[in-house]
Amino acid sequence: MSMFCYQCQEAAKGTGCTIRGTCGKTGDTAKLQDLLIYTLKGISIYCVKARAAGIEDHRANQFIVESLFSTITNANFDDRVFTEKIKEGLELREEIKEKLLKNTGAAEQNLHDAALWNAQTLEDFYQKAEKVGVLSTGNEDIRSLRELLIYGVKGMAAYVEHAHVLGYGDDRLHAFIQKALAATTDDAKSVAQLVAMVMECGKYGVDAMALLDKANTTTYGNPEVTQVNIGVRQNPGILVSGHDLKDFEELLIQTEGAGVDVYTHGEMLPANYYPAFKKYKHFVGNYGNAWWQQGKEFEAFNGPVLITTNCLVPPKGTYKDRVYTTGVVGFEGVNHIANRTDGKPKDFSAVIEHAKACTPPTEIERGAITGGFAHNTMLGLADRIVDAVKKGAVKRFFVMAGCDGRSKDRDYYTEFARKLPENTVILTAGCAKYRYNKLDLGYINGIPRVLDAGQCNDSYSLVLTALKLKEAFGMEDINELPVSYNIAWYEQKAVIVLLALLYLGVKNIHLGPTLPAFLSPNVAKVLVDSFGIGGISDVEQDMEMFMG
Ligand code: SF4
Ligand code: SF3
Repeated sequence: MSMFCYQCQEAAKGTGCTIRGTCGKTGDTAKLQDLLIYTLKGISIYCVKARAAGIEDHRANQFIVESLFSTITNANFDDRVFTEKIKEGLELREEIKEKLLKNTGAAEQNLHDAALWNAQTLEDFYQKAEKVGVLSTGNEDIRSLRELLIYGVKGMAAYVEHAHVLGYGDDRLHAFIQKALAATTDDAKSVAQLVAMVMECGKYGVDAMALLDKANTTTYGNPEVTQVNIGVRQNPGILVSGHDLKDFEELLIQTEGAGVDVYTHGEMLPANYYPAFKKYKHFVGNYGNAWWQQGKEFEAFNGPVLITTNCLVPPKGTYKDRVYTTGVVGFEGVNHIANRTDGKPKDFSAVIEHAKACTPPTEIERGAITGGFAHNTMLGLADRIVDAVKKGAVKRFFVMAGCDGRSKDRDYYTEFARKLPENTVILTAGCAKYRYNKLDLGYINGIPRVLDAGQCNDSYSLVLTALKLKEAFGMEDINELPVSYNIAWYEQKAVIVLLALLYLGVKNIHLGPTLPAFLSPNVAKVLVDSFGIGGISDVEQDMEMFMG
């Protein structure tokens, strides 16, 4: 076994990738990611103690969040990045140790190895990594809960980082992330204590999504109902993917008047819904579909592609030179746009110059898709929706948020959407939407039957919508609503979204196309018994179950 990773839905054989990731991650990269997580645990052990002594280390907070984000599926494949981060992390840990020593006057005793180990060479890193990966926790239930907690904080870290970029932060979120990481090194923590911590993770997940929602809507306005063009124009273009709206904004500003058009791909589609971006005449619309289609779609785009966050698929040689990564994303041999320094914007001039020398994108689709149904839009539609439910025009809502992925089983979601009765409405967010957002599912009382709130983090909007409906119908419990949850997951942001929903008391969520490999039978049983979590079977059977 040259690696072990089971953090995403495409874990090999439904159990874990052991030779090379289905995502393309090599054994060496997986090991360095394991060691980086271990390093973060060590820093967190110190941060927790430092915080108790009144020391808040903002550099450590930010380092932990960015590092966690870089280990999310399909974010970074560059071994040099992880090697540097491990070295920087070890130095940072020692700095916090010194600060703490100065403050308390006494050295910390009986610390876990994560807070003590040290190494400098790559060879030593690999050797160490083999001893500290996922499988180093022997008990499978403890391992399952530790990893569930780690994947939850990875997802949370991504949202905290996006909010940070827009100038929003909350030290309580960092405190929880560090407490959780440190807890995964504590052998005294029982299954019950870890389950409680996983639930607490959901609470902070809600807070992180609320913070990011505030950051996005305060900076760029509330998403509006928008017809998004999916065709192309005749200028050379730049395609932007990932979730980072600040990168997108800076690129739009820098491309103004350059004779270059800008398009969104994958999870950047919701950028089309924000008022702040609509004023740019060279912002054309969305090109293509979810992340896993990027091979053929980036090829057809002809121009440069900017990847601001996950998901990056290891690029093919035919277009690799046109790919630009930035932020936490990376891939060896791919151009990388450096971070902001001294409050100045990122410099996208290389991407823009590259675009000018390219041919315009090849048309792969025509027409438009509708979106922009985030909480503010939904609030405006609330009366019409409540009325439609009362009159029986809408019988049930289906929350079908989450991620898309390349596995064939995911055709289920297209078929499910297509076969839903006409008196049902789909509430969606995340890249899962591409499985049905181009189907002609029609309207109910002028409202489309697929309501897209935005990116995966905008699942928060779906929760606000559900809470609003609960209030409008005078219900006590969110589970009394005619809402079913048929959620598709792929990576770790979906994990924090799931934990957030559980924290809010949502029951009977169905998760597919397969349940996470990292849930041990006992941990899965806890989720089934306490929350009614279930998987999916076939469309007809599930439809009957949901509608029944
Ligand atoms: Fe496998 Fe997913 Fe881990 Fe990649 S991220 S190695 S596909 S489990
Ligand atoms: Fe998609 Fe990667 Fe999860 Fe933000 S872009 S939802 S998979």
